Amino acid sequence: MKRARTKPRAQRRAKPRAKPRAKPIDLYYWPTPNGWKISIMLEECGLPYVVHPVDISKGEQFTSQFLAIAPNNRIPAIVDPDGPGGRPISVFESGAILQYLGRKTGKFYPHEERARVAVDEWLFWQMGGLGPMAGQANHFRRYAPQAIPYALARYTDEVHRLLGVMNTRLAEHDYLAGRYSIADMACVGWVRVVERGWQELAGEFPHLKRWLEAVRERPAVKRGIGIRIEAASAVDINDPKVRAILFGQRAR
Ligand SMILES: N[C@@H](CCC(=O)N[C@@H](CS)C(=O)NCC(=O)O)C(=O)O
Repeated sequence: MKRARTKPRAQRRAKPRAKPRAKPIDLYYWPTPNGWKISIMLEECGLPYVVHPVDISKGEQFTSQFLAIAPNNRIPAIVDPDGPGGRPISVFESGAILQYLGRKTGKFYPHEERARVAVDEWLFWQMGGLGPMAGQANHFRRYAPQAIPYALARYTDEVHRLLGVMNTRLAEHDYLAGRYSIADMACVGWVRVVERGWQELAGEFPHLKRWLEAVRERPAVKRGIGIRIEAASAVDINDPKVRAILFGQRAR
């Protein structure tokens, strides 16, 4: 004979255990446009993270510990202790990190294939175009020991062309891939550098200007870009020791 139940099933169930707190992601970081991409995404997703400054002016990008997770000796990189299968994973290259965090959280990187293709297009456009070209333009404008007109014109023109592409896209879309996504996070720091450095936006690129203001106003973007690293503010790019570390790198 079946025993009569003394309690309804629901009451007999063990109390649901509190969800274990997510372990923080380690962010290997320096406050630059590539570093900001990831601090912005972590802030947007509300993921806990710990910042590990990598002082690239002192050569910390070449330590064996850092190279083990970032073999290209460039920030940013992350270690997620709660990676696939619950095991840690390290990721380098900012585009790969953004996609990883987008897949992990399901945020700012849509599942639906057409929407995802649009995000990938603009993300890779940033990784292969806007970032490297703005980086070179910035280098020749600010760091070259003498003005080289050909290099200045080549990179400044190419950045100008890319801003035009972005402006045209943003004339018909609120954000690069339609909705706000990791593609916008990838671009905002570089557009900011260009605007602060040499290119006024409102006159020639009004849609881009509108986009920049909208992205910059996001609280998570403000927090991501606002991380203070005292040592970074003190870097003197004219210090020969700093220049020897950052410029003229060759295979080691
Ligand atoms: N393609 C890389 C580029 C990263 C990159 O250039 N990082 C710079 C800072 S913005 C860096 O770490 N520079 C160190 C060095 O030049 O040695 C990415 O997007 O992650």
